[in-house]
Amino acid sequence: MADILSILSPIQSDIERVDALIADRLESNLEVISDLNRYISKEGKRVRPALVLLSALSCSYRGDDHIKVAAVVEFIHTATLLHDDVVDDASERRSKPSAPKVWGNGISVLTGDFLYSRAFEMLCEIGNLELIDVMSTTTNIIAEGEVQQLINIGKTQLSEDEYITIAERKTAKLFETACRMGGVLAGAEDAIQQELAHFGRHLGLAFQLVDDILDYTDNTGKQKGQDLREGKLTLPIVHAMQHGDPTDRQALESALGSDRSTEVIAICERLGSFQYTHDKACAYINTATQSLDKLSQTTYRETFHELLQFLLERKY
Ligand code: GRG
Repeated sequence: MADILSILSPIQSDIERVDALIADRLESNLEVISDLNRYISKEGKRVRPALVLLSALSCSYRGDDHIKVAAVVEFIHTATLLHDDVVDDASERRSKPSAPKVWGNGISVLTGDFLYSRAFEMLCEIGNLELIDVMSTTTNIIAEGEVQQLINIGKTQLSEDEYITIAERKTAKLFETACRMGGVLAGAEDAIQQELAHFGRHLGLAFQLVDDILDYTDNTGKQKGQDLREGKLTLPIVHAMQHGDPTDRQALESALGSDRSTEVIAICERLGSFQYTHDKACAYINTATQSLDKLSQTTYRETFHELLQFLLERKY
């Protein structure tokens, strides 16, 4: 599998500009905020900023604001991670102790707020009301998705549709918006903006399903089995609950909220629940590809294709 840096090499110089802008705009008058920001800003895959850049460039954007929008999207993403790690009491993130474990919950939430408001400040600097409109709706939806997930903790009857709605809100919406904003910046026609949004939404859904599998199977830079420990039903468990016999269901129910991921992995493997989740992620990637094929043929569209494959096959 090609690594993400080589896939993104056609936009390497823009990614470097985004990184420089991120470092610059993370600074605050309060040292603690700058320190925490520097601590968490490294090691992310930078997938969402790459989506902004590729969307804008694939619509022939000529300007500099795509760099700022890419940084804004990464700031919003980082704010959600900070808040998420507090809500979930997570001990690790990006292969390091999580910010709440190092700085405490209060500082982490408030630094997330700083990033969130800095992101909107930067959008205002661009002065395009449509970008502000799209992003403010998105942050509302992300927060709703997270609340919905929280109230469903431990709900063993969660349906697949309910689960997908949560994934659409908490994860796919930001992917959708990253792609749409590139089109908005480039002044692309409505139909193209819709295709970009459709592409991003389906890529985001696939991304979340891959994340659900990796939580049980790989090193994501977070503690393995975190979803189970939190009592969070993700698609592999929803599938296993629906297809297991009463003994399986009882074992899964009693493992929710525990560290017993080995037992859960064995049940999910026997019932084909990881395979089902992977197949569903592939289906979303195929749907995303259909939208991609409606964009003009450019190097950036090729990079998008490679990125799709990477995100499906990723191990972190
Ligand atoms: C601040 C708007 C706002 C809302 C707060 C807590 C919360 C509401 C939302 C959490 C949403 C969330 C964390 C969804 C999970 C998305 C996900 C799979 C993140 C992992 O993304 P990667 O793998 O992370 O791209 P890196 O570390 O590579 O950047």
